[in-house]
Amino acid sequence: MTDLHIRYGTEVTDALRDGHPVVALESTIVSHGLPRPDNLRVARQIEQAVREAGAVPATIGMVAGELVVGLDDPRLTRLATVDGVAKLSVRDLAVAAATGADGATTVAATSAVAAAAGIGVFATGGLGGVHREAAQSFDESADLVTLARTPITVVCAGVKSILDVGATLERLETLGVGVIGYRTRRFPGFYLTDGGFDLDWSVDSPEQVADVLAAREQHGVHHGGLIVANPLPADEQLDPELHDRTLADGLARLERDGVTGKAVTPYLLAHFHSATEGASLAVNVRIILRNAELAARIAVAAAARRA
Ligand code: PSU
Ligand code: MN
Repeated sequence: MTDLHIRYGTEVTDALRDGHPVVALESTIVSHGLPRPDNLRVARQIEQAVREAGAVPATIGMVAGELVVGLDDPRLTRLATVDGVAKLSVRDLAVAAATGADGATTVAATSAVAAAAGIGVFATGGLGGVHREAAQSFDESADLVTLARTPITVVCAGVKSILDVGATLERLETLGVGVIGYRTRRFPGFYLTDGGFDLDWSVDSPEQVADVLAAREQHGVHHGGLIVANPLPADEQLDPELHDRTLADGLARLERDGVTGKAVTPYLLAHFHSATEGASLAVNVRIILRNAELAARIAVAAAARRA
């Protein structure tokens, strides 16, 4: 892990050296996914949720061209509050480093850096995926193809309903990315408990995920990603009727405003947060905190097996 040009937080260095559980966290949800000023508070809460479940949080991002695994509070604050933080996918990392940029890492970039750093578990809100109209626009998140080649377990609440959920699941199958439901056989739709599609596999405990990870090693089938899909309980989801209305309106505005490319996801998330008057924000925060806790429990179970 040390030959990469990465700054590690001290706690992260110690935990990796000692084989203690570590959970990677992304910074794009902080800088681009959640509105200010809540984003910084939530970023700290996510780290706290990981700690309370017994693991060390490693929030990943880039500050002044330096790639950091385990952002300290001043750096986390900077990414959450300054203007002009770039959204960094894998392909952007080197350019951002060479030009001294501030940047937040997406699921794709966070996965790649975490795996290179020797971190096996990562918590986020929702994965990027295939956008609606992708047949014309070719807009498919680099999260998918990156997970095809990156050995990391990603705990998420499925993909946002703003995407083409069915097409995303098909692409994950083609790319060889494992998908397991956590106590469910339905793929979650982020704000919604049920994204409308069945899953082949489900597990009931963090220990069972650790069993899967151990079997991947034993069988030599550990080169790609594994998604643990953790749905919100039905009574905590966004009201489906409010959701459908907000989504239809958001998609219409997207077209009206001509928003494309990497701006699409932040635009739609911001629309949800304002149009639902904070209801989607509360749901979003719940999702991330639940995923952080589950990821930490998985990291703890996996570390116990290795010990
Ligand atoms: N899901 C969320 N909030 C987010 C994102 C996903 O609930 O902010 C971010 C993640 O960082 C993800 C990225 O990797 O959006 C996907 O962007 P794109 O569709 O441009 O690949
Ligand atoms: Mn895209």
